[in-house]
Amino acid sequence: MDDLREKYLGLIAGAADEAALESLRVEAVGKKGEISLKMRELGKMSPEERQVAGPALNALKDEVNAALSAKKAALEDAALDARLAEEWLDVTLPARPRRGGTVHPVPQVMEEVSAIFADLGFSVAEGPQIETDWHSFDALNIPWHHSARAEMDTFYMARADGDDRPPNVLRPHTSPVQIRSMQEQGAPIRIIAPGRVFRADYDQTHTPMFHQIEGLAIDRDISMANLKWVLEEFAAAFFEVEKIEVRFRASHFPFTEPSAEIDFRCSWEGGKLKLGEGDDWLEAGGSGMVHPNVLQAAGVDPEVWQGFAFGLGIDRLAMLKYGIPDLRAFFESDLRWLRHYGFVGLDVPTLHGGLRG
Ligand code: 2NM
Repeated sequence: MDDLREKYLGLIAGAADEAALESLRVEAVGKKGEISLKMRELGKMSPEERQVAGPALNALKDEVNAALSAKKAALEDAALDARLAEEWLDVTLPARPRRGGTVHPVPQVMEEVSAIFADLGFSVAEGPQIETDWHSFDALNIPWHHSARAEMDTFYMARADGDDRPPNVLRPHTSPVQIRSMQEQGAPIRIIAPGRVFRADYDQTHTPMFHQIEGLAIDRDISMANLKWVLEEFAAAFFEVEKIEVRFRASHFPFTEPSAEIDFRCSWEGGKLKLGEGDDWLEAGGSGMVHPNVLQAAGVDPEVWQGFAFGLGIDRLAMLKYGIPDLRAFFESDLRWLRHYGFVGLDVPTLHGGLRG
């Protein structure tokens, strides 16, 4: 019996895995196992022999079973440890930017611009890219016969046969967002509407889809002076310079009166753009005091409320700030271009808290 004990306890201690341990169990204490067979032989023994051998065999069986359980638990622990060592994942590791994607300059600049205007008290508004004719034109004081409708090279959606309503359009500007926001919130209101716009135009400086940011501030006593200050604050923060002079040039838009083109003072020294100094002017967008007809159409009483609106091109702002020469490359999805001009995703823009504190 001592030989059996030594044999099985030794084999159990050396078992390499749970399968080996299971065959040992069968071999020792299974139905036809060595220890079980010995127990069957008890019947052939004399009562005296049985009195000694019986309890001893039972004790041996218990001891082997206990050793089997202990070894099984140890093997399971070891297997779990091995899995944990193999399958770890360190969720605190930093991202590996070169393996991942990059943020395109357009959303990057949208974020920067939104952050600056958020600092100035504007909230971000959004609206549908497929718009009604009314929100895109009529509400903006652009009647059906107006040349601006033709000049905008608008994309029209198809209508079902027999549907006489004016077709919906791919919005040619984000102004419909301002109309919807005024209808929903009324006045006073201070919003910016960044987003995609569409015009049937394609050459060196035009793509049929591009990005705009429009701003709107309506209150009881808002003037062009407030507009000028907001644009100066924005331009200085965006281009990260101390001060940028803004120049208004008289213009005409159906939705504003008076209307003004927005220029930023700049210089082009050796082909390199510098903002805020020099004798040149950079055309940045359009602006003006919102036309009373527009306020009326959006449900805001023009006898009580007035305010400014402006529009800037996001793609152009991105080109100017980050020295990107060709607009069309923005939307070609060339991986080399995207890696070169892209931004690291976790590099959250903090321009609004940057140079200007
Ligand atoms: C521009 C230029 C001037 C403009 C006007 C409006 C609205 F909806 F309030 F009437 N939104 N945006 C506006 C005014 C846009 O972009 C060149």
